[in-house]
Amino acid sequence: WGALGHETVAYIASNFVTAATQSQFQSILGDTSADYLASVATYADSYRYTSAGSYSKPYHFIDANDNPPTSCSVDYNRDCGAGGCVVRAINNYLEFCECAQAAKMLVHFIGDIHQPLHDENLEVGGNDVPVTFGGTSTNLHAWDTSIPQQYAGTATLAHAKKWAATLTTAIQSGAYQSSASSWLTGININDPITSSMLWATDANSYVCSTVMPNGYTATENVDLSGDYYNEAIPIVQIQIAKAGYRLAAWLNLIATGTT
Ligand code: DCM
Ligand code: DCM
Ligand code: DCM
Ligand code: ZN
Ligand code: ZN
Repeated sequence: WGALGHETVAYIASNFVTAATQSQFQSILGDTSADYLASVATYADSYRYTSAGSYSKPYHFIDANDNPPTSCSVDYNRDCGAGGCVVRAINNYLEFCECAQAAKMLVHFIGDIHQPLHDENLEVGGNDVPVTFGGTSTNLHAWDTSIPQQYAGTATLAHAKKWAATLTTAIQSGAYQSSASSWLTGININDPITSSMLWATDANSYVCSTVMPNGYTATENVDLSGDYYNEAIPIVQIQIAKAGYRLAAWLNLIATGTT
């Protein structure tokens, strides 16, 4: 996701953490404002472009070597490369969870693992599939930015907070209320690999159903802002909602010291 998606995930999580989790992470992050999670949600994207942080570039995704749209799957041993991947990163930043750096990274990576193309190897997660968006040349990885922004506005904290409020209401009393508890099925702080593989597999399934239902060549040079957008935006919304809800649950489990 781009900044809008990551910040929205963080605000949703802020709405579902316990008071004890909130004060613990506000203390770790040295920020007692309501924006304590949203303000660090894009830190990992800045860090990966520094020379000290270049090792973390593969931590943003897992390159599923599946065969969409015929067959979608993620296999940790097959797909998590020697340089690491988002599933291993979620595992490792739990082990080092006393530091602010780890908290920042977790807020970001639990967002990215919910972006379907971050759970797909094909065409470098869609980066090599040329498309247009409203007439402007881009690539299929515009799932990060252009699709969310057409719905919720430019990447500002204010737009993220507003979108998060809408999705929080949907989780509490709206379209997602009946399924939200099932989003936490299998979550186990003592087994982060298995937990985050469930999230990766869930997100990856949308590569077959929605991202490229007729294969990636059928999406080449399509303008994503019209009919494609109408199919994609409900999936973007539910994936952002799941990411925020699962991030809150994960931070609550860390804060209660279950590890
Ligand atoms: N990005 C950045 N710095 C750059 C280039 C890109 O912060 N020099 C951002 C733009 C996208 C984001 O990275 O919003 C995409 O990364 P991810 O999906 O891993 O968060
Ligand atoms: N880290 C990681 N996986 C690695 C190396 C480091 O998840 N292969 C994380 C753990 C720490 C952070 O990066 O939270 C900095 O670690 P260090 O200073 O030990 O490199
Ligand atoms: N990306 C991905 N899968 C890959 C490589 C990159 O999901 N195999 C993501 C990370 C960024 C975006 O694509 O969100 C652009 O990556 P980069 O800035 O490394 O070109
Ligand atoms: Zn991306
Ligand atoms: Zn990222």
